Amino acid sequence: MPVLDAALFRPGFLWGAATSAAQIEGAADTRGPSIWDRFCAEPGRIMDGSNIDVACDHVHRFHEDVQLMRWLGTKAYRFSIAWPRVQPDGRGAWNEAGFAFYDRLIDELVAAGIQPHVTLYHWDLPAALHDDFGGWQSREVVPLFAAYAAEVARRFGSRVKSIATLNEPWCVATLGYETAQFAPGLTSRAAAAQVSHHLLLAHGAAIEAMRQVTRTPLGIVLNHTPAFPAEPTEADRRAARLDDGLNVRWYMDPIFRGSYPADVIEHLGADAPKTEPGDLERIAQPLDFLGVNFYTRSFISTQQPAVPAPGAMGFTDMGWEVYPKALTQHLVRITREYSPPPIFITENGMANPDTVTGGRVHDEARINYLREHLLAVSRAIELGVDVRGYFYWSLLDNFEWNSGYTKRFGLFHVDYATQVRTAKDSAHWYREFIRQHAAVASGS
Ligand code: IFM
Repeated sequence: MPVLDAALFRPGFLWGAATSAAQIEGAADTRGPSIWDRFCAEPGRIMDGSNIDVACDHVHRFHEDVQLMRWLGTKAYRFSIAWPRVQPDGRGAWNEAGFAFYDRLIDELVAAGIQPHVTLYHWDLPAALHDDFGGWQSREVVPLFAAYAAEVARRFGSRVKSIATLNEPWCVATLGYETAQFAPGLTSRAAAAQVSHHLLLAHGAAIEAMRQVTRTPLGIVLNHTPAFPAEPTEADRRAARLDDGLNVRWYMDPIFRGSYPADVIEHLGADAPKTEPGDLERIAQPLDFLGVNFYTRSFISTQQPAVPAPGAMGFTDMGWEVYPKALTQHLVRITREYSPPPIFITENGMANPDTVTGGRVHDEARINYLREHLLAVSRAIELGVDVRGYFYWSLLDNFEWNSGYTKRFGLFHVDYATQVRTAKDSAHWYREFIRQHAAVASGS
């Protein structure tokens, strides 16, 4: 059985952890409302009826949270800026107090020797843009996003190590506008397709605008869930190919090839997005890095009832199959098909029903998940994939969108009643692995 060895990762490989603004910040009274505040207020949308008013209270506890990272030994932190915190209406006046918060956070990280990696859009659209334009359904949001991106890059570009435009546009478009699982909770396939085009266009416009004001590396973060046919039948293969088209190629093709996949356009028919001349050239901006978020695979069965995923390595508390082999295969495949820029695994992790017992959280399942996925990354590197870093999702237990606070992904357990953070066994394991890597890298 292959054994994980820190020496498999070259010196300089970046170890990090990730979060997002809406999921941890709280202090909702000091920013503009987002579509997630609205969504949480609608009965039945969030599993436990919770909201993001307080979350992990990170705005008031960021000093402590940076110290947690310092203890962990992670050299990089991926976080997002809440657009409604720095520009409450998504256009017009900037909120200087909002920028001051991120300014302090960046200072604190740099002082602790932790690289700040910023994401501009992790789903918390200013509610005013939904009220006035229908959110991402409207092309009018594209220049507003580019202006916001340029302002962040102008202020922080010289101090942060990278800026990603969007986090997981597939989730924004499909879960937000087609299946209603996420804000704003709409159910239109045509709207979702149009939204995906506007998101990609906003990404391209933001990259263009930021290149004018910063030299920091710029990229995008995509969630990839590779599709596997359940059985070797033509029907399952075709369904898996379409699933791959909707989740992977719909975003990778325009970004790296300047075109939408023809089979998905055909599948969407009249629901395919309306585009304008020059849009695809604008989307296909050269990038400095690609962020890949990987959690599981899609197991595609056309049979009734569907053939279930085998789950030989188990399922997480989200019900997601643990299947690390798909990560290696997928990284090799996208490298071969798209020749992307350097890759960072910007999210990978698992939800587990963690509890604190005697001051400890015994999350053996997460340690196994982490170990197996790091092994999968190391295999991809051996096979020639240029992976430069790994960010565990998430630093802290946090608001897991429509699951509310019922799912725990963190390396640190959060008691939401007291806001006490407790390092889980997986945090101790990750810390030791990072320490071993540093020792190998320094030759000691
Ligand atoms: O919590 C989310 C994150 O915001 C985006 N990627 C997937 C994570 C787990 O569902």
